[in-house]
Amino acid sequence: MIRAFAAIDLPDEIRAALVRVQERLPVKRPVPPENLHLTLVFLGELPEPVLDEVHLALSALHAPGFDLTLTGLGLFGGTRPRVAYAGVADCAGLRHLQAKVEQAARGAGVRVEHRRFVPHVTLAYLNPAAPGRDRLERAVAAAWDFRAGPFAVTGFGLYRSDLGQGAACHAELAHYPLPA
Ligand code: 2AM
Repeated sequence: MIRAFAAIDLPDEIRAALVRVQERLPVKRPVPPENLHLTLVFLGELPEPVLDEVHLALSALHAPGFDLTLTGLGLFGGTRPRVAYAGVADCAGLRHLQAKVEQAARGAGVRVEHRRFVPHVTLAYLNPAAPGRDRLERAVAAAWDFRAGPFAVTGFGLYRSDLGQGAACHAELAHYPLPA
């Protein structure tokens, strides 16, 4: 079984801006720069033949490229935050692409969770039981003016994610260009 997801990779200058904002957050384990990405669809654990079907479906997908801007920081998890993230400015092109990728994954036999798509780049996974929520909330609020981009999204990838002791190891299995 292969744990897989579809995502948009980020240019180096956007990654660098995210690292700078991570440094302003009181978090123990920021997501390493090479793992920063924007998930389109989490595919879960897939048998290899299903992954092959997903690849075929994504190869046949047609959607145009677009420009994306990251903006603002936030926390998921309410009073027990689990994730600190950078937000994404609303973008019709992104919503269109995400819907297409989700449709392609379902068509390939993946049971994708029915969740509203909230585009974000995870900056840190948090321990919801850890103290220091107030400090974290203040740091997130203080970085309200965070902005990175716009940058051109010219493709997206199919990734495998191998979980280990520390940060997950992500590897791009295939890349799908999006025409300008
Ligand atoms: P995240 O960015 O919100 O943390 C690889 O693990 C990617 O898939 C991560 O970007 C993560 O989203 C997402 N992911 C992992 N587990 C998930 C789950 N159970 N449901 C939805 N997305 C998940």
